[in-house]
Amino acid sequence: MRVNKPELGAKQCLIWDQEHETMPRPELEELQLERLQKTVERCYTKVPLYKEKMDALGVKPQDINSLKDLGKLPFTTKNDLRDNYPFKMFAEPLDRIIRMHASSGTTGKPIVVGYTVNDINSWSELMARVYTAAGVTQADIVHNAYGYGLFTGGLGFHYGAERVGAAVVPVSGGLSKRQVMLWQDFGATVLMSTPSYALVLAEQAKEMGVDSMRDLKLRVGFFGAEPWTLEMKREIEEKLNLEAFDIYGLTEMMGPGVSSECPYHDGLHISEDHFLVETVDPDTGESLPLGSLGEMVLTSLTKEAFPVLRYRTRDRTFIDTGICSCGRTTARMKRITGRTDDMLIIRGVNVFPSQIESVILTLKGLEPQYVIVVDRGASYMDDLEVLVECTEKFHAQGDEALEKMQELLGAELHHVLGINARIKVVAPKTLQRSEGKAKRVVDLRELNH
Ligand code: DLL
Repeated sequence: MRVNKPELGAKQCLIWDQEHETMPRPELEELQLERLQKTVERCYTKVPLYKEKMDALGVKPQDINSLKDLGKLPFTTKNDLRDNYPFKMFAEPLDRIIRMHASSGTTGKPIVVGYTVNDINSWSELMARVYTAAGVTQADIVHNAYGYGLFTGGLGFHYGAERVGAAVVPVSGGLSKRQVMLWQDFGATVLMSTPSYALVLAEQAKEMGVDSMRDLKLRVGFFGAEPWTLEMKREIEEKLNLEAFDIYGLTEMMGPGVSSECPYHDGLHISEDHFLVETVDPDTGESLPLGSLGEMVLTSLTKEAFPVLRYRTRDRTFIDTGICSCGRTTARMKRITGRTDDMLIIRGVNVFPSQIESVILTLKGLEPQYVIVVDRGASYMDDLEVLVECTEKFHAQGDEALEKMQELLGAELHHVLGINARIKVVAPKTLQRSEGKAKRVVDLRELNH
């Protein structure tokens, strides 16, 4: 049995892998260096792109003698992975690959990743850390509404749940009515889904007259795969009567489980024995001191089939290396505020969708269902429109109340963003719902001009 149950700090904190999650930093860094050296060697000798990139920089595997040497290594970008579609980034022959996943790739070819037996085993272990950190054990029934298939969410959560011995209900996304029925009938205690789909399910439950306090046993939820604000977290917790944990990951690095929250909810613990983290300036690629807001860059330390050096995640966050009250020694990344490529530049002003979501959710009467539309008007000026649903109760108050709300939201957004936005408060349940990642932004500027 590898579950340790130390009572550390005021909250009860369970830790799955005591040895690695609470390792003193000097020991952790020693382990990281040893694993980094192996990874660099593997990349250089087995993946032609890395040999090419490292040769171009004049760096050899033996030049990596300390963690500080990480900066000598080349970055890897999404385009590098796309250009090597489907298997050219694999560091193992296909007969050692036992699973493949792929990123959704809205344009062009997806990114395909492979896993060996050991990779699937490490991933399951990392997901077991995630569950255990939130107090989930073999006594739980976990309802997995993440999509099963090429997306890493479904199977990643599934294998982790089996590893801790919980009973998995592998529902996948969609058929929301049935999902709510199963919550009730099976008595699920844990929910996994995208935050936006959790809200769709909450809405469905309400429609069916299901009261989360009275009729459901949900206690913990794991949400991630898309940015979500603290306001959204509160909304989900209230509507589903559970404690929401943020979980982060990406296909290129493995899938969900790169980092996740503990009961202190003060950042997401990165499994640093498997991933090396850096922060860089998104424009120049220059290394920033840990603790500064920037683009997170990750290097895999244990992956066999798909090792990745200095991957430019495009995710914006900062890293806290202070010790957490839960007893883990691993660094924590702060909640992701958006991707560097999600940032909209509207009339020269940088706008992150998360800023708009935060404002919407502070206004009583509005629902966390919204779409941001950016277009270029007749005068070639950028035009920002925000469509947002109101609650049934608010809608019943009539047109005058709706107009007042539009004005109020417009003024609040102007205050936060410094630009004007056209607001349309629309009737409940009129905007499109998603079963996976929500599409919140429609940018028509390139399309129309
Ligand atoms: O979304 C893996 C995953 C599945 C994570 C389930 C968590 C839960 P991709 O489809 O490759 O993989 O998308 C990765 O999603 O670079 C972030 O931009 C975003 N993302 C993932 N988790 C979070 C999060 C999965 N907790 C991309 N907060 C990443 C904000 C997140 N954004």
